[in-house]
Amino acid sequence: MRLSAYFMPTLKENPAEAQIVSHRLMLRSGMIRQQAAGIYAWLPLGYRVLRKIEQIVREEQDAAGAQEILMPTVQPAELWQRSGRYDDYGKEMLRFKDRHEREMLFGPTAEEMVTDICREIRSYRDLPKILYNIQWKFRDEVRPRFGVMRGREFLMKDAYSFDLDKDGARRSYEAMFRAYMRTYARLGMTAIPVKADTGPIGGDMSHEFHILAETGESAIFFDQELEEKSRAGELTVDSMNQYYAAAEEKHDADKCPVPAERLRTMRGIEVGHIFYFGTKYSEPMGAVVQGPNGETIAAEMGSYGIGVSRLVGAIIEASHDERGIIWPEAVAPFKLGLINLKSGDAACDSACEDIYRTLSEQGVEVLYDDRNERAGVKFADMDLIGLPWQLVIGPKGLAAGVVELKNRKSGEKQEVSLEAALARLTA
Ligand code: 5CA
Repeated sequence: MRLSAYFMPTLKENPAEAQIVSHRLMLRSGMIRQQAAGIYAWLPLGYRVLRKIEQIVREEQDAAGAQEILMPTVQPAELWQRSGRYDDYGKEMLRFKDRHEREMLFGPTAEEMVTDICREIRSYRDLPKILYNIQWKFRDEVRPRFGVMRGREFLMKDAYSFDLDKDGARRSYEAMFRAYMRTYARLGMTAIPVKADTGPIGGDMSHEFHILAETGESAIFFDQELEEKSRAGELTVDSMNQYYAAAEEKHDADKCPVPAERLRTMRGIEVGHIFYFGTKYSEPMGAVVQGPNGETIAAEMGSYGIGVSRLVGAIIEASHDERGIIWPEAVAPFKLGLINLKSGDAACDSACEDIYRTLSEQGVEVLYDDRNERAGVKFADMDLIGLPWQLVIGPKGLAAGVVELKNRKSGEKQEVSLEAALARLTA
């Protein structure tokens, strides 16, 4: 992509309405624009990141045996009247009527709808099943804030498991738990699982997953060894039970089993939440199958959420510096920012065009800054948008046969031959 043609409306000043760094940086780098409180349009740069996160989430759900579906955003109230949640849900639910005066709502989650769909499953032989979708949700939060971190409209991956019995449900829960650990590891993040209350979703087993960042909304206490295991992406529900992790409300310093030198206290951003809730929905809504002896069995269910749009903000909270975003390579909107220090100079232009073509042909995503701007502006914009690598092409370097390759995260700059830089970028 050529920056001269790209729609990336950056801002020089910090927007006054943004209280936290991810919100500021997303607005300043032209990733999103607010359309109403807690409702955002995703511009090209932001949408690329959102899609990359979505794709990693999707691949790990598929690998865990879940099947992707797409349910509508608009749901009939009738479904929620059947589960009994329609009245309980309160003002967070956006309700409206269609032209026939039928009560409708914009889905805040989809337990009811997916349970209704799975009434199609008739025999015990057709279980287990895990279905998921990645779809926009709406919750009319009292205080939407922090940009996409607490939006009203937000993108969620929500999966739902259907099993014949508790053992099966436990296996599905375990498969999702592992998929979550692998997903966060692939995103370049360390997520700490914490046992949680089930809240309005209901049920009797639940974990939240927190990305560590100073601006997190909840304080969590955990064994440092848990963090090490999480980073490897290898934790399971059982192995997790060996390590201590608790949210602030649950932590009791006097009863804490972790030795002081291993206890870590940090703030976390909740980027996922999973629940096992048995037959809470399947029973009232009739998601039942016929068992081997003709008996009727209500499906044992769980639901599994990942905040896909929240993750964009959470990753920035966990990975930035005073100059801007530092994207982990797996979710970066482009891998490389190609900076032409002297657009209009024949040697610089032709070298950059060559590099741009060569790398693009090899599948490297390049954002080429071909604008007629001062070098300082180009450096500042590249640091702001946080691509993992920058390749700087200037007339002096070209004359000496070298280019500058900069790593955004470490800040390390290397003067190398063009061939060496290209080899590094395509490795
Ligand atoms: N039905 C269950 C699991 S599918 C459920 O809705 N769980 S949840 O309420 O915990 O939401 C799942 C994830 O969505 C949360 O962990 C969080 O990362 C994200 N999320 C929830 N509310 C918002 C919001 N207002 N803005 C952005 N992300 C949100």
